[in-house]
Amino acid sequence: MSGAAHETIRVVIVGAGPAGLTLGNLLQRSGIDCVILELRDRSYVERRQRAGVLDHHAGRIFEEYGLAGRVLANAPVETLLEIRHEGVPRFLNTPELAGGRPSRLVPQQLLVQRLIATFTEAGGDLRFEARDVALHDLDGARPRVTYRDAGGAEHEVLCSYVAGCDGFHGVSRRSIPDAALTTYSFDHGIGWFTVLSDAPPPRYPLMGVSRHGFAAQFARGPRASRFYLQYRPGDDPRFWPDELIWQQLRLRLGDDTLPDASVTDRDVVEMRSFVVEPMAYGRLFLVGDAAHIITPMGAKGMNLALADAHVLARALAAAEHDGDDAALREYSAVCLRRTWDYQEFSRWFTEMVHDAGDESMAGPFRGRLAKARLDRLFDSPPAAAAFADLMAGTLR
Ligand code: RFL
Repeated sequence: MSGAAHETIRVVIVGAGPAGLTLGNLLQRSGIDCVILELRDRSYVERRQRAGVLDHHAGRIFEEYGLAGRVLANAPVETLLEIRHEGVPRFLNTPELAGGRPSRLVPQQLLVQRLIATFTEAGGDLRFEARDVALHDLDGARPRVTYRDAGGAEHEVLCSYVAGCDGFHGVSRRSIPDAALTTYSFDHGIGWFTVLSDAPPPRYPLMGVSRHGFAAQFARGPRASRFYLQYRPGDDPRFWPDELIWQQLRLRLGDDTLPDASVTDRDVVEMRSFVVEPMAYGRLFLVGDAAHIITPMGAKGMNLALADAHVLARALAAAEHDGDDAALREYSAVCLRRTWDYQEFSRWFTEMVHDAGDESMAGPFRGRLAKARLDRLFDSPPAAAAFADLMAGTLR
């Protein structure tokens, strides 16, 4: 790259989503020099609405690094989870069942805004609109990362480690030779239609298991809700008129009083799982959605990204401060253990709330099994505690 600006920075983080921003903040607090390179501009990144639940384990990460006061400020704690079966409500006190470990309601865009603010106010180096990021010499001692800035100028950064935090569609995973990765993917065979609306949030996170199909309503801040509606593969619900959306939500949630509110965004969510093994190649470490995609059921996608970032931040600190790279060598195995645990949880949960409602997809036998699973959750304290433990986030 002749004419490029050259510099040397210990860790290059690709991507400023929850994974990259968390890692950047944790490294900054650990005194490790890093830069974050983000493809998009700041306002795009700060407005991207997705997840809404920060599990208890993720909250503990920010506490450990002295970031909780800022990152979790005024975040409501989770209290009950409501699951209605054909309109009949039942409640689980998941924080209590998990031994007093509440999750918090933090919309992803708010988390991202706060992490950007804490990182940059403390002097962190975050570069937006970094185009054509390319990773080189990952299997050597001195990787290089090249990119073009918004003005078109070329840059080259020499580093010791690269953290690939650039999501499912990013460049990091694609920089690893195919032969070095094993890919696992699974299509859950159902579709989810998601609608953002200025409908008032429900009192508690709400799921409706119904013969008309699954639906859910979650708070997205004090004045907005995200709804999910199961649809049949082959349908295209993006063109459903608003009246149909509200009619279906009332039926499935068993709530005649749900008002027609305005729909501010609509999208389909692929109910797909994906994992690559290993989550590292040479001096590149894949973090968050770059390495794994999980269905929104169980709310683990963002939390897995934060958990990976935590494992990597600790491992990099041990390598940089103590010259001990054992934890870096274990990074992939440690993260994959949690990833598969949560994939199993998400699949278990998905089957339960879909098959116990509309039996026409899974058949009556699996429908009865799913109903038994749902009943056990409310009738058996040990079963409820195991569920709550996963909702809070496991420490394994
Ligand atoms: P992200 O958030 O995708 O961030 C990746 C960042 O990398 C940038 N990037 C690049 N930068 C430089 N060069 C490149 N070549 C680049 N390519 C990409 C991108 O612009 C972006 O800024 O990945 P990260 O950080 O791993 O975080 C993962 C989470 O965002 C994701 O797991 C969750 O949003 C998933 N998810 C949910 N997770 C939950 O825990 N609970 C939920 O309720 C939940 N709901 C959802 C969701 C995801 C959704 N969508 C749209 C995928 C609901 C939806 C609708």
